[in-house]
Amino acid sequence: MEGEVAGGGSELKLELERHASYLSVYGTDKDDYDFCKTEFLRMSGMYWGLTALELMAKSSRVPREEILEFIKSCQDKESGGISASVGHDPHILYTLSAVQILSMYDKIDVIDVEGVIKYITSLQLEDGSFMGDKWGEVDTRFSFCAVLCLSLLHRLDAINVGRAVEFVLSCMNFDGGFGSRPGSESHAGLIYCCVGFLSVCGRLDALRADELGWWLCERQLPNGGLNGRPEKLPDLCYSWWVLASLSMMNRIHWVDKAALEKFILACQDSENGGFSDRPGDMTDPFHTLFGLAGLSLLGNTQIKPINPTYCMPQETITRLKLEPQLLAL
Ligand code: 3PZ
Ligand code: ZN
Repeated sequence: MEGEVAGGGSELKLELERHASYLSVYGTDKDDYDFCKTEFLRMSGMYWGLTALELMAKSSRVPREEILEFIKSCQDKESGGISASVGHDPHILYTLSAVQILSMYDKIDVIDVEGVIKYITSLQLEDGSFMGDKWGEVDTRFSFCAVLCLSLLHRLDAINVGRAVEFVLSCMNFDGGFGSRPGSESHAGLIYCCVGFLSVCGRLDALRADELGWWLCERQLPNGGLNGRPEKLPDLCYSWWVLASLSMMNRIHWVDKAALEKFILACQDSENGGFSDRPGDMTDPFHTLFGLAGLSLLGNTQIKPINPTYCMPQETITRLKLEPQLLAL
């Protein structure tokens, strides 16, 4: 490219200011086509963007009152669950995102907390598993959402934790990994959910940590990035699923940190701000959060420390006096 000095000037720099302005502008144009297309995930989108801003200590730029009003208006009075946007159906994914945002802002009481607890309890089945909503899909991701949400509310006692653990352990595979249901293939995103679930339940001892640790660090490719399964392309969000899992298992030093940091920094849009799944692709708030969160786990001190289990600032987890377990070495 013109203007780039061969062999030099390629040092990658973290563009914090550009990421903050990318995120604070994102969603201010309510008629924007790309923004409208993602209404189905709005509550989670807000969690990704707001958490990323908080990690950069730039969240004074967001209209907090407007956000609290929006979350309030997404709670379903009957079930107690929370939806992605006003008038949508409640789901455990968006219920968790709302509880994460409110916990971060120390504003949990703006919603009906008992309603949320009743909703999550209503989604647990006889075998300990969780449905995502009233339509009945079962997945280990929903077990993770349930215990994360209830632990943030200090109400894990509202479900049958023993049965929930039995179900998740029944999804463990021969390679030490986890899938979405008993017998389904291991996948780094689901491994993160199951390791996080066990961390909250204080049962990391049930992992086959050496085998699983190996499987996870074998996800790293020659360009430093990580994939989610063998034979797949690297993707920035897998830096988070894999790194956070290894961090809960006290094995983060099993990856090549310098190579991964280079890959993450290469996923920045250094002009407009934001991160994408791979260098040169379109940015979004999801990959922007996981890029920053990954750099935080790698020890970057320009970003606040992140809790690997909750994917929230450690200061919030400390304030709430939560103690997700880490595996002893
Ligand atoms: C993305 N979802 O199903 S999604 C998500 N993906 O809601 C959000 N890496 O348009 C954004 N790919 C971007 N902003 C992507 C959340 C997916 C993950 C897709 C993706 C990520 C590569 C292709 C599943 C938590 C919650 C949900 C997921 C994972 C973890 C999409 C495609 C899918 C989705 C949203 C937009 C390409 C943002
Ligand atoms: Zn991705």
